[in-house]
Amino acid sequence: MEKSIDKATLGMIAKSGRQKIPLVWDRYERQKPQCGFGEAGLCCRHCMQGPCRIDPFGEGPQEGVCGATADTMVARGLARAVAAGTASHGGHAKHMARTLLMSAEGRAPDYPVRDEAKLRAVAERSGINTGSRSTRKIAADLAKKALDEFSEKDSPLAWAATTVTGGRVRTFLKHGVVPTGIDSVVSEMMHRTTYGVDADPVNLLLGTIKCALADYAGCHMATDLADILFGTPQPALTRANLGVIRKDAVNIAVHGHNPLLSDMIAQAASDEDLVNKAREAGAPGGINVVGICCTGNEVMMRRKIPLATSSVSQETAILTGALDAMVVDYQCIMPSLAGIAECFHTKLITTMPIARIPKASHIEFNEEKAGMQARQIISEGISAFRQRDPKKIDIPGVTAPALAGFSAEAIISALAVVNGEDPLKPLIDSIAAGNVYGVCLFAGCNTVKVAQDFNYIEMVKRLAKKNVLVLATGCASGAFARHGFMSPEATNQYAGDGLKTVLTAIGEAAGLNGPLPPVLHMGSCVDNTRAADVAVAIANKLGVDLDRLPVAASAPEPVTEKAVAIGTWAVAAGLPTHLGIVPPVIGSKTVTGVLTKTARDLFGGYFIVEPDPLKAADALLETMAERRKGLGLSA
Ligand code: NFS
Ligand code: SF4
Repeated sequence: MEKSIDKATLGMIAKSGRQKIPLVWDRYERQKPQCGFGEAGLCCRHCMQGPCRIDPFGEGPQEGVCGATADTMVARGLARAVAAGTASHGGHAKHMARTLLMSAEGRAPDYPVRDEAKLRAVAERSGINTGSRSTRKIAADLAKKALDEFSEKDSPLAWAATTVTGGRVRTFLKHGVVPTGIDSVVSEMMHRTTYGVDADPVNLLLGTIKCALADYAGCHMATDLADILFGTPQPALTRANLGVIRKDAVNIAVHGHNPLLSDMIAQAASDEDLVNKAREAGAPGGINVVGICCTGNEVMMRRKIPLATSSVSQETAILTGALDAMVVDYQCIMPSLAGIAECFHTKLITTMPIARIPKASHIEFNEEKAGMQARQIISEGISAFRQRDPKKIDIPGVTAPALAGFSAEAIISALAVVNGEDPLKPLIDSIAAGNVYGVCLFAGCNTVKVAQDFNYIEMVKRLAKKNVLVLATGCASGAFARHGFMSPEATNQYAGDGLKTVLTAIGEAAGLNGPLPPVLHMGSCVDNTRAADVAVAIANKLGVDLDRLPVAASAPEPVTEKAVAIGTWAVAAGLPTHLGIVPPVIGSKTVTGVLTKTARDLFGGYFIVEPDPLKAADALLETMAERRKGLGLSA
């Protein structure tokens, strides 16, 4: 199998072969064949009478020692994956909320409220009195309200209940899946999946959906608070792929998820003293910050920081030999980076007490002195730059232009240029006329199990040709950006005639001198909620619920437990949701049946598992055709 279809990644894979530095793909080969029980979800280690396995062919044992069946094991495994994803997004959101509180109390001077309008809008939505109150008071109340969302309350999570349609809330209440605390739901999930608690697969799956809705709340909170502290993104032109790493500059990569650190580093990079220091060290180009994974998306859309690469290829940034420091916070950071950094002069710096890597240097992040720490980290990069070995430098000359930063607000204001009184109308009219056949949100990761980006690119070509507007977040947006799908030229090359007309009309009206790109970059993985916001606005405007819109979601190359959580809330939100990798659930017919069929009866959304990207695109087009018919539109 090809490892990637990205030329820059392939160049670095070849280099790793020459230098005998194993990468993620080599380690994957050494894991093969991966365990068939695990692949099917048919193993359990939840107690010390195990590990237990169930024979998927019906010959060996059909029950664990405690009597747990295949259905129980598979459902429990999925439930715990969603709980882990929810804990991750929740941890990120809680970190933002604490910092907002510190900011409001004057303890974090480097984090002023940068978007007051958003602060007021989110506060009002959350039932906080704004009026003529000061920014600080509102921010403090909002931060406390956010922190309150983590423990169990007797009311639904505000960040879930106030951000979806009324119809969704009624559906969630009806099926008993309304979460009342983000951390409490994760804790409940650990309880119900431990030895001898919940054995009913359907009950477990409903619990899983409740947990996924807490994940949605956490994601939405993380996005809202990031916008309040750092500004709501507006489209900005930057570049993507390894070629953004520069020979003539001190290169600092920010990798991980939370903008709290990466945004500080992006700001500190223009500090004059530091730039002079970099020049003195022999870098005429000064300081060049580049992004990896979702924190890369955060600074890409707010500060035009170019994106170096995405999750599965994160190691290749170091392989260029020109990365002076890689600073990481948490999530999706491969422990292998430390060993690879040792083969070069690159300084790997961990920053979070909960996310350390042996052999990396550690500068523990403290929100009270974040600006100073960002400067310290950059200084470390400058010292490392002095150790660069010119013979080891090899930067693939591959980049693509990328227009990033389509927040829901930015999309609405672009549409408002076409129709100021009723911004959504042009989009809704285009959907009705079929110029926009449907909308597909691409999310999730890159995996070793698929040639990197292959599924994304095959699917987007097919969908754009059929006039489907594509939204992207996370490493999905990285894939599209690296391959040039976030540039206006891509619209001319790939979009069908209807879509081209719409994107050109909006782009020209918004003063872009050309069409909008066929793929709109909505941000990081927590920013999937931005796409949900757009869908909710359209549904409310049309007076129908989300499960009737020609909108779908796809994670063609998913990896993480966070992706499982997001996919699960997308289903609960009523979206047909495609997965390009078979998740570890096929050991249970009951569970696969609920995920792909019963969910549809309950929520309108359901999973479509299809490894073939063209068949997957066709399956999504079919769901759109069906829903268009349901709305009385031409299919
Ligand atoms: Ni999302 Fe973003 Fe990427 Fe996957 Fe990881 S960085 S939070 S989980 S790998 S898309
Ligand atoms: Fe085996 Fe049951 Fe223990 Fe799981 S919980 S390891 S199935 S005995």
